[in-house]
Amino acid sequence: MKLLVTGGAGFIGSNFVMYMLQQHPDYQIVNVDALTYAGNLENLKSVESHPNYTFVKADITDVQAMDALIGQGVDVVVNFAAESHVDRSILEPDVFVKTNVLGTQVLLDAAKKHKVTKFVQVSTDEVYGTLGATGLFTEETPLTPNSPYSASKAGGDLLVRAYHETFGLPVNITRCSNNYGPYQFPEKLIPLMISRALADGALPVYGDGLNIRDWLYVEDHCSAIDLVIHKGVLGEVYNIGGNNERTNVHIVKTILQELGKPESLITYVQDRPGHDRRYGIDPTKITNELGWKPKHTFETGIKETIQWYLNNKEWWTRIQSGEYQKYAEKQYGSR
Ligand code: NAD
Ligand code: TDX
Repeated sequence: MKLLVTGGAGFIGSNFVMYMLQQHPDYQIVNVDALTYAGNLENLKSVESHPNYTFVKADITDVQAMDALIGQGVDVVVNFAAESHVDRSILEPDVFVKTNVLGTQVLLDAAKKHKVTKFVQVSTDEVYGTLGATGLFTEETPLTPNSPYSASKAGGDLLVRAYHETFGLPVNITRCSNNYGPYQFPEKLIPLMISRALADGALPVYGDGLNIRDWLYVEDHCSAIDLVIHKGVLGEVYNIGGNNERTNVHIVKTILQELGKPESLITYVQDRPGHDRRYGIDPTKITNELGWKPKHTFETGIKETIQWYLNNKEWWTRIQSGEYQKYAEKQYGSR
């Protein structure tokens, strides 16, 4: 099997490339990534000389490049490539529409032309909008995205659906909850708080800190996508979540406790505009129909993640320079 993984130099994509080479060492994996600020080939050092792994630097909005790549005998496309950070989408929505909507359509066209056997769109629970105090997102929940990021992901998802309905393209869409684990870019809540706490910096918690996210260890997300590639029923959507709803302030306090740092570092700051209050995934469909089960509880996953950031300080301190520094100054005043 020849897999084209887009966005494979990012957080989840790089974990997925490594996971797939371990699970299926005979598969050919081509990783295409534009290497934006979020793309980092350092993540893939352990597999760079694997005989079945290739990297191609290209943008998913580049029609000729995607046509040429997918035309080289690709069986399955897994589309991770995206602009992924909600706060950035509030500052600069245009690039989100370009990559997440137009880029998806360019990939779909090439996948249709070259008759791939499956196109997997990696999406997010954020397309469902926000929950109140009760209930969970199912695959039937209407799409009501609230941020430019989630609206652009919903746009991509709807194109995937349309290519299935109109052209019979064999597709699956996966929608998962918040991922955490090794190689997550330190702009996202968990690595941001770990890195700032280690520097004894202020930890900026938005609003009252009581917004809820449903956390999923990245390796469990990878195993779910592996199952969807092999067993997912064409045209179906699969929600992926680990039943780990936690408030943001609980996460931050857990990190402080693990690192032996004081809660006085917590600083409540102005809320994110359009901040979704609660996400919670109902994973019944993927559990019952495909037999997926997460291996990690939040309690073990967060400990492993904190340890990884402690062991890999050089990885994230290198990132906290250059382009990221400019963004951090805009967002937080300083790093
Ligand atoms: P990330 O920001 O860490 O990585 C994105 C990768 O895509 C980077 O390597 C970047 O260089 C690449 N990329 C961006 N624009 C590109 C373009 N135009 N052409 C080619 N490559 C491009 O993101 P992530 O957290 O790993 O998320 C991966 C996917 O999973 C995204 O589609 C995201 O919407 C989805 N998702 C993420 C989470 C999460 O918690 N991180 C949760 C649900 C869904
Ligand atoms: O400094 C912060 N302070 C804070 O309180 C940051 C960066 C975040 N937060 C809050 C906002 C959210 O309620 O923490 C929560 C998590 O924030 P992010 O890490 O930015 O993630 P989120 O907005 O929930 O989106 C993530 O999960 C779904 C990914 O970035 C998306 O790509 C994915 O689709």
